Amino acid sequence: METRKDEDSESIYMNVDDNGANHSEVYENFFADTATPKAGSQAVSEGKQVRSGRPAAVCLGLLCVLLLAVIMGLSTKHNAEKEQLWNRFNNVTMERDQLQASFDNLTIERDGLQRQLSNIEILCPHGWRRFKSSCYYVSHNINTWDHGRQDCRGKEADLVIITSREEQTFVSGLASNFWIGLTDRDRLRQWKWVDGTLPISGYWMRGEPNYYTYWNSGTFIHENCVQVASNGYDPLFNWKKVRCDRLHTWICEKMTRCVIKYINVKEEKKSLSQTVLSLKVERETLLSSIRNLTEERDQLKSSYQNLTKERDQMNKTMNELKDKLMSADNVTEMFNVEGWKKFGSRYYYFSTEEKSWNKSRQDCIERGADLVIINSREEQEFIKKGSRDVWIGLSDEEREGEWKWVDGSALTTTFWKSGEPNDFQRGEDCAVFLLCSLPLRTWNDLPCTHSVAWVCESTKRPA
Ligand code: 2F8
Ligand code: CA
Repeated sequence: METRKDEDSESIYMNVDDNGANHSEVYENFFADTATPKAGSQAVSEGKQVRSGRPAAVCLGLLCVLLLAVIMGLSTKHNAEKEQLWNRFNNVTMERDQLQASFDNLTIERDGLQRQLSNIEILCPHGWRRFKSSCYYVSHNINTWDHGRQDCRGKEADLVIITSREEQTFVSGLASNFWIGLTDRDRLRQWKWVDGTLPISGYWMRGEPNYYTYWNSGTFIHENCVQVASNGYDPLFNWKKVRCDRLHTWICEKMTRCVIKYINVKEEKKSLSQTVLSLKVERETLLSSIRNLTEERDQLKSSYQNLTKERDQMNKTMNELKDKLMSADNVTEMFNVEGWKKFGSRYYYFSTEEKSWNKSRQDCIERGADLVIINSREEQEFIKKGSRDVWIGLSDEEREGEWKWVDGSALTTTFWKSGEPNDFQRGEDCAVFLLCSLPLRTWNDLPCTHSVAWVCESTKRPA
């Protein structure tokens, strides 16, 4: 105990060496009560812990570093695993999508096939029975194996060949004692179907095939043909070999015929034929309507032409009458209204100004008149008595070469100057009355924008 105390005091001494002022205090405290250290001895105890704590701290530090390294390693591993899992998840998702697409395609294909299948009918000829993909015929009479086979072949079939338990059971139920297409005539004890194939399994009666041989008139007679004796026998044990010249009914077999149902197609064809028929009727009706309309149109055309002729004739007559009336009157009356003159039953305004054709016309309209329309030689001669060149109510502005009066009427009597109208420089659409010309050859075409005097004509007396 004392030794320990000495060691301790030494170590404490060393520890407090840095602070000489406290030496005696530390020493005192130490020996005052070693069993229960007082408050002053706390520092001594702490100093001891500090000294022995350094390696622990280093260890702790190392442990921390190690722990950190482990954590980092685990984290890296975890990340790698996470990535792998993520990749696998993506692959599985892709695979699932592909499978879904394949499934969808298969569903579509299956539905298509089902539709096709519903249009296919498996047929057997009349009097034949169908089982799976074969047709079976039971003879009405009895005969030898060879006759039976011959009969089948005449029906584009052959004696029945049994290839499954189901077929054996089905065939057994069709008749009682009948030939099937099995024989060992080519080679004794080697049973073969009529198509040359060997039976996979036989449905022999108990004790069959027994290979009895008959001795008849100096020759051996064998039992080379197979008969099914189905009445009262187990359908899976009813084959019996017998002499081929025995008489039995027989069963023929041939493949079914697949026939595509034409019912829908037929119905469709029928309805299409009806549509075609009704369309034909409709077309005929339309054609006849067109014929009627064409006739009507031609009649109307001819009536129109007649009416036009009639109208032109009446116009002409009317103008002639007007001319006659004017020459009878032979009066050119002056009015108080400035610029206006009366000729026959009409009133004419002679402008003193000059304007474009359109403005001149506008002026006439404002006066309750329009540019003059010259319908007769007399009227032409009346205008010629004026004192200047004037616009008349004639133009081909709407369509080049198609001269029309301002009231929309076509030109009938004309007084064009020789060589006119010539649409000089492609810009002359309005007619002017030239005074310095032969009396019945006074009209010329000019650009409508030219400024010229004008003559208005009105049926009403100007105010
Ligand atoms: O000013 C236009 C006018 O010019 C000539 O007459 C002066 C033309 N005559 C001939 O070319 C013969 C007119 O047709 C034309 O309107
Ligand atoms: Ca001209």
